[in-house]
Amino acid sequence: MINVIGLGYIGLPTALMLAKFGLEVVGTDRDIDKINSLMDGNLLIDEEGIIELYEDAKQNIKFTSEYQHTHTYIVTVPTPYQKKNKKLDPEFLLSAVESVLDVCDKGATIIIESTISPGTIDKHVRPLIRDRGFIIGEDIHLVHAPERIIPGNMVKELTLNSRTIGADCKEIGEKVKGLYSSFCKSDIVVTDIRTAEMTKVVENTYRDVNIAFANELAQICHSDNMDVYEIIKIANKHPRVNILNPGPGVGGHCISVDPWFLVGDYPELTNLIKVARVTNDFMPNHVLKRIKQIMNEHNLRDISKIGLYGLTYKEDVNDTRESPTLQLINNLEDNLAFGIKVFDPYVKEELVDNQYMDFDAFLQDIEIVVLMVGHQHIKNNESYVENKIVLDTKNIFENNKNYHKL
Ligand code: SAJ
Repeated sequence: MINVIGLGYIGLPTALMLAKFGLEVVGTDRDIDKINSLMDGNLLIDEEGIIELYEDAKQNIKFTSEYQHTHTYIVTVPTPYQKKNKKLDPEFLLSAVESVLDVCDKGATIIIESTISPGTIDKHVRPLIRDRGFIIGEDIHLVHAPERIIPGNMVKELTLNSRTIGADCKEIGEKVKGLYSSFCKSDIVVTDIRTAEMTKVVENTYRDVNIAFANELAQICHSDNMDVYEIIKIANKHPRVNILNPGPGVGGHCISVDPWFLVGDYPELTNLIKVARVTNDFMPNHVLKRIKQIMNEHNLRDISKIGLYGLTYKEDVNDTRESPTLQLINNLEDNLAFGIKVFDPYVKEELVDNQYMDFDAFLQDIEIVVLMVGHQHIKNNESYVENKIVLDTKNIFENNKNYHKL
C-alpha cells in the first residue's frame, strides 16, 4: 500500500494515477474538510480528465487524515517560500516526515515530491531522521522525485512527461522507478538526491530566464515602435531560436519562486538569474506604464474607467498565487488602487476591491479593458470587448491591430 501525503494539485492526481493502475493507495491530508469532500467524490481541482481519472481510480483509493502504517510514502505537501528572505520554508515538509516516522515500517521509503531548494534534504530532512534514531539506508530510504506537471494539463503530463528520481542507492532508485512507471510512459532517469533537487529548480529557472528575455524584447520594441510579436515570429523560424512569449509578468508558485532559491544560496554567482527575476517582476509596472500612456492618448483621467480582465496567474486555471494582476494592484498607489476594476471568470471569492463577479456589469462600468490573462472565456467572447479601448498584454488576439499591445 502507498500512502500519499498532501492531496493538493500534485498529490491528488498522482494518488489517483497510482490507484488507476492497480496499486492500493491511501491519500492523507490534515485538512478534514478536504478529506470529507474527496470522500464525497468532490475533487476540488478543475483539471481536464480528472473526473474520468477518479472514476478509474476510486476502487483502489481511500482518503483519510491519518498517516498509514506502511512501507512506501509519497510526500506532496506545500513548500511555501518566505517572501522576506526568499528562502524555502520547510515546516510542512518536516512535519509530514515526522508524522511518517511515527508510523512507518522498518525499511520504509519516503519519496519527497514537493519542490525544495537544492540541499534541503541534507540540511533539514536527514538530520531530522537521524535525530529520531533512524539509520538512513537501513531503517529509512530517502528519495526525491520532483514533479514536472503543468497546471492546466496535469492529467496528460503525468503520463507523458519524463521524470527524475534521486536516491541514495541505485537499488532503491530503480524500485521507485518501477513504481512510477506504472503510469509514467516516458523516460525515468535515476540519479542522486542532490542532482534531482538541483535539476528541478534549474528547469523552472531556465523558463524564467527565457521569459525575461522575451519581456525585455517587448520593452525594447515598445520603446522604439517595433512589433515584438512579428519579430519573435520571424526569429523563431531560425532552426535554433525559440523565443517565448512576453506577458504582463510571471506568476504561479513555481517559476516566480524557485530561481530565488539559487539567488539566495549563490548570490555572487547568479547575476543573470537575478536580473531575469527582477525583469519579470517589473512587468506589471510596465503594464501600468502602458495603461497611463493609453489613458493620455485617449484623454481619459478617471482610473475607475479601467478594468483588468484576469486575476489568475495564467489562463484557464483558478490559481491566483503571485499573479501579475495582483502584483499590479499591490504596486498601485492607494489613490489608483481604489478605482481600478477587476474581473476573472475563474475566481469566485472576492480578493481585491472593485472585483466584479459578473462580466456584463464589469464591462458596463469601464472604457479601457486590460487583458491580463488569455482565458478561453475571453477568446470566446471577444465581441464583448471589441467596442472598448483594449490593451492586450498577452497578444491573445494576434490579428486584431486595433488593440494596444505591451
Ligand atoms: N509565461 C509567460 N510567457 C511564456 C510562458 C509563461 O509570460 O512564454 C508566464 C505565465 O503566464 C505564468 C508564468 O509564466 O504567469 C508561469 O507559467 P507556466 O505555464 O510557464 O508554468 P507553471 O508555473 O504553470 O508550471 C511550471 C512548469 N515548469 C516548466 O515549464 C519548466 C511545470 O512543468 C512545473 O511542474 C511547475 O512549474 C512546477 O510545479 O514547478
